[in-house]
Amino acid sequence: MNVFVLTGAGISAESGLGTFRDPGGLWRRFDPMRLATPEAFAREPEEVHAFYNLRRHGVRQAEPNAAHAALVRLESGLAARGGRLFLCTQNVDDLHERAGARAVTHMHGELMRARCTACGESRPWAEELGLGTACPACGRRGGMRPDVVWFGEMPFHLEAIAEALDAADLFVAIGTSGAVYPAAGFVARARGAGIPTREVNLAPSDTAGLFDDARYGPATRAVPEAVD
Ligand code: BV8
Repeated sequence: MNVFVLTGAGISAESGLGTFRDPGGLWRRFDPMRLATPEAFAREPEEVHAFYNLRRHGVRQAEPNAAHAALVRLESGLAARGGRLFLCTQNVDDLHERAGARAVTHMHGELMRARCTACGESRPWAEELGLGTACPACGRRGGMRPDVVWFGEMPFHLEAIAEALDAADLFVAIGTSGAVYPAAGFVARARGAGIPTREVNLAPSDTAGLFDDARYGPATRAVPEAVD
């Protein structure tokens, strides 16, 4: 059985990482158009670096939770039966990996990696990222950016994602508001291909009406219940 799981910020909420659109969420406190676009980085690189360094600090303090762990069990359980879990996350944190997930597709990039705007090299980033940071590959200073996908930028791995989605026997969305495209359009693509769809979320998302069934509740309870 091939299962396609799309996760969003809600799966990391109980690890203490804020979501984006809930009360108190990141985009409620910060304007994404001023911090999560290429134009913002060109205009105020220091402010953008400070915003992402603050979020890196938060991720380092956070621990994976029971929902991340349940997906690791699902991944190994499916593999043991000759199936496959395609775990596609909109999240830029590394909690799926730290929970033990072996294959994670980060369609919006990774907060704990940096990319050089001059040579395109992407590297894990240890210390705080700043304008003076030199690219470890080409040595250029001033060109390092967070290796994430900003609004208006092309998400990563779209071809592999489409292939896995079309080959899935079940599509499950976990902890996402269904507000950001193209991720929010995956459920419609699954339905169009006759693939059963399930939503697991704290509350009905913007695309709740497109799911065949749903389980609502905090991810640390709803995901293990759905998986085990
Ligand atoms: C693209 C990475 C073209 C960086 C993010 C005008 C100009 C330019 C583009 C557009 C435009 N108008 C529309 C667009 C498209 C745009 C878009 O969709 N905008 C929206 C706002 C209308 N999309 C883009 O720009 C994308 N690129 O379109 O390029 C293209 C398109 C197709 C094919 C080729 C090219 C790029 C989008 C990526 C932007 N990057 N983040 C960073 O993190 O700083 S967006 C950000 O939103 C995160 O990635 C986040 O993951 C994502 C989605 O949010 P969610 O994860 O769903 O989080 P949210 O807070 O919204 O919801 C949380 C959910 O969890 C809630 O439902 C809540 O109920 C639930 N929850 C809370 N607690 C719990 C819980 N569930 C369970 N348990 C709990 N405890």
